[in-house]
Amino acid sequence: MRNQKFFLLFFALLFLKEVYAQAPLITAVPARKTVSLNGRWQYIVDPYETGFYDYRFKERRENDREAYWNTDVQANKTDRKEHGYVDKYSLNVPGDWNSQAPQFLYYEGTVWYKKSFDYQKSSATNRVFLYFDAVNYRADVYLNGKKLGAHIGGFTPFDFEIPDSVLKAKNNFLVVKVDNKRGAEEVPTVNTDWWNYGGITRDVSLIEVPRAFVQDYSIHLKKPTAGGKPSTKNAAVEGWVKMNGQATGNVTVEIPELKLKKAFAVADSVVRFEMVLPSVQLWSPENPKLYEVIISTTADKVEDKIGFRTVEAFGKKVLLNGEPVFMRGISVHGEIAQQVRRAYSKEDARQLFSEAKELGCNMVRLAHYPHDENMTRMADSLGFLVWSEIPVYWTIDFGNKEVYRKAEKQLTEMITRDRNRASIIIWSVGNETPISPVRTDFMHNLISAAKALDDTRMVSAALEVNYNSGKNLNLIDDPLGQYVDLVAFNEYLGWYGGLPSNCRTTNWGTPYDKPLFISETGAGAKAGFHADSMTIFSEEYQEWYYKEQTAMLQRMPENFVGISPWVLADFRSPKRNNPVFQEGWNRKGLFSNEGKKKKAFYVLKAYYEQMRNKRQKK
Ligand code: GCB
Repeated sequence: MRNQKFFLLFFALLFLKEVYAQAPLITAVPARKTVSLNGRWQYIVDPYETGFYDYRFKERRENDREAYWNTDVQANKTDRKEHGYVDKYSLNVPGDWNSQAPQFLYYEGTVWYKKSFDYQKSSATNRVFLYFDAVNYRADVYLNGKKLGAHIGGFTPFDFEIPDSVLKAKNNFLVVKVDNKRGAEEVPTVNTDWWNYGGITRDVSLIEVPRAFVQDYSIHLKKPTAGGKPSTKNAAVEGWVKMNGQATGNVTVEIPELKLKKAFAVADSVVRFEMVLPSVQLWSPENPKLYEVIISTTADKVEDKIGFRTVEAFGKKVLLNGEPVFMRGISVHGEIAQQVRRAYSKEDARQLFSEAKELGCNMVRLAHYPHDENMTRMADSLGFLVWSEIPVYWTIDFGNKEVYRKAEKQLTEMITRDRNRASIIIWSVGNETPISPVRTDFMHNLISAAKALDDTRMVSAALEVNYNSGKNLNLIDDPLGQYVDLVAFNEYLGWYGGLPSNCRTTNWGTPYDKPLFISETGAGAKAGFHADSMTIFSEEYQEWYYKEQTAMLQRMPENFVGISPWVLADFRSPKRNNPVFQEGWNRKGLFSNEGKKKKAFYVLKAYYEQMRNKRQKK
């Protein structure tokens, strides 16, 4: 009996090792020399997973000629081949498959992607990694018939080191099995209010690095004492550089603009350092100053652009560089509604930020999953504060340890990718999770994990409201409030309950002595549908909703620090089936799916102008 258990455990571990066999994540990919594998990839749609399982539904062996990761070339005339990759069936990478051909619009399942490439290493001793910015949801990756590994989680990056024995100079046969089937034990789970776009949704690249290379680093202002201001003269900066491979010698950290260059001896794989910046301009939305930072060893060099600022929840306020900040935010989905597709490029990021800018925002809530790196890098350079979130959404299987592991892994990958982005001030561990002791433990553990990975920012989650707390007083008293730095909540007063006029007599509060943030509020409207303001789905109803909501905000308690209404633009959701007004779209956008501003846009814009002027006068 005991033996049996032991073997089960052994095989379970083997399986896990296989699934998650991954190289340590390389960071700052846009700051490195890479070879892009973007472009056309041939594909096979495989709803029955025939390329993966044999006719007894057993996983195929690595060398099975009928496995779709193996060659599709006939050995001779009589060789039976029942799969093949041809240009006629090809998709753009990056990009979801749903938007690329009508037959994919609602597809959820497996698609095999194949790309051929040549690759010549520039030095025989160098190492080559295959890096994916994101694949939704599960990726099984094969090169020249060998499995490199697999990854779970649709919005975070991962990489595999390619063994020298597998990489060829000519005609490498790269196959990725992408499966976006939803699952009850996944993160997110089966039920979300957004469309589950599948595919290799973000960039793919090859990264060549020396044997010992700079894998990751962190550089930030040292925290001043609680509530204090960082100084701009002789400011202390601290950080670390993580080396991969047997590094010796020094790691050099250089900020050319400040004429600063310091070398630190490599004693361990992680080199910790401190240095003093003689003078520094602090990063803020008003002055999104970035400095070129060069991290190098004799063999490797990474150049990044980094902003220096501090952020903390202090008493009733959020302090940015020691000054209270009011967040004029907007929630954003990673979607380009006009083209009914996922966002992935710099141009996409530019569009989303220019819409947010027009609204007068200084903050974006990137909901409900980590957006692509163009977004967070552009937020740094344009000066947007960012809330960045993992898809622990609604009813995750909170009692399941494996689900927790999946959530924590996504959290780790999100933080690892973006810890040097000054714009990010909040890591969010989830959205509207139903209160229970098991849920609270799960979320508390995620918060602790986030803090252990990065203690230079706030950690939060979008909570729900207790509507039974007293007459006209709605409390945010979710027990998770004890553990977050910022108490954030979603409310839809006048949409999911009552009329917007209820706002006139409603008050909000929290028993926690912490800053309070409205992470969502919104109402649906079909652009171009005009009626009186009592008519649901009219632009006038949404406009009225925003008027009442913004009037109510004037009565918020002292610890109210900002808002990110729901949502910048209409977005695709299979849950929205009103055949006249929704047709598969969540209509709470201030921009329509065609990019038209709705009336409510101007109400929020006016409120933000007023809030900005109020700040400036102070
Ligand atoms: C919410 C969710 C968001 C939904 C939104 C809605 O509370 O957080 O994902 O899309 O409400 O429109 O109902």
